[in-house]
Amino acid sequence: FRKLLLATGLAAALLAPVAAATTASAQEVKTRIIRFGYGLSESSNQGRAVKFLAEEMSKRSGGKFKMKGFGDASLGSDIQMQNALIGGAQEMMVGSTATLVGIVKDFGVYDLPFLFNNEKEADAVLDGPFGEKLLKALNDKGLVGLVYWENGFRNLTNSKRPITKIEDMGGIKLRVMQNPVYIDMFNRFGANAVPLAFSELFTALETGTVDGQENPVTTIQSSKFYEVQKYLTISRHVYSPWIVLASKRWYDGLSADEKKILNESAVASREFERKDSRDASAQSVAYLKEKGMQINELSPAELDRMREMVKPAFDKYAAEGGADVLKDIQAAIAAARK
Ligand code: TF8
Repeated sequence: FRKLLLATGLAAALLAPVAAATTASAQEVKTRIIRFGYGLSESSNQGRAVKFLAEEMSKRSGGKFKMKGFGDASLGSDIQMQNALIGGAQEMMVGSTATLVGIVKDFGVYDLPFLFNNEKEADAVLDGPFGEKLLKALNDKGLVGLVYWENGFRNLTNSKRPITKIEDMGGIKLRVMQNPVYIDMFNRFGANAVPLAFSELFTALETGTVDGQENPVTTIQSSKFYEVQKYLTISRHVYSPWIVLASKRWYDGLSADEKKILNESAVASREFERKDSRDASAQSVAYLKEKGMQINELSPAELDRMREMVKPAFDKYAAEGGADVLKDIQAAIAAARK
């Protein structure tokens, strides 16, 4: 045993100076203060996953990565935070992929309606080569896309009337994300689409600046939209991913070991977040009903009518430079369905 100790000690002593000269920085894990911004509340599925990620990073770095979450858009809206990351003023964030279209246009492909049938298909496409390729496209723009989390299938709420058919959307001022695919889609349905940052949404609903909005049931619950919205229509019109981002400027300054800690923590957070969001989502409808929302599902026939009606949105998307990415995602979805 002593011999072994001696031998390893000797080996370490011999190797150490070499390692120090060549790869010391790659091995290093420094104390890092990581400001992580997000838009939803601390008690939301987003907030819970941020907390998980902070703990994971701390564990994997021996307490050296001190990640602090800033919820409720206290560091700014999705778009403001993206810019802070690009400039290097903030280290990390999570937000909607839909708000990234100003930076990498191809992210708009996820917003096309009725693309995924279920979460399993979404996981396969997002975590597979297609999703990876879009993450990589961010590198030239000053961002590092780490993993996708689940926001979820989006549903409609409003304060005017129950929506049981497309025509019921007529004239409703509906807040949408700042993204042309959403604006196009809801204008086709006859609504009056109003693009707005999420951070302004509750007040806009409360003051009647807009009549409605669309988001997964988990968000309708955690952002208390039931306090200002009467009607919930389960439409599942888009599967919406979240994306965990790092500032490339900051990321490039990390050692190889530090990058590994970050990447592995992000993957662990993805598994946690998806399970947690799905569990929470299963409880949300009952919760919202209890809070007094009037809830209806769209009939399969009506959903078919909606699918028909938005077909030209796909053609428009393709014609405006999205033909290749649309073809690629459709192939990836077809493969996931097999
Ligand atoms: C939305 C999204 C939100 C995200 C979040 C604030 O409606 O669904 O979940 O933007 O990061 O804006």
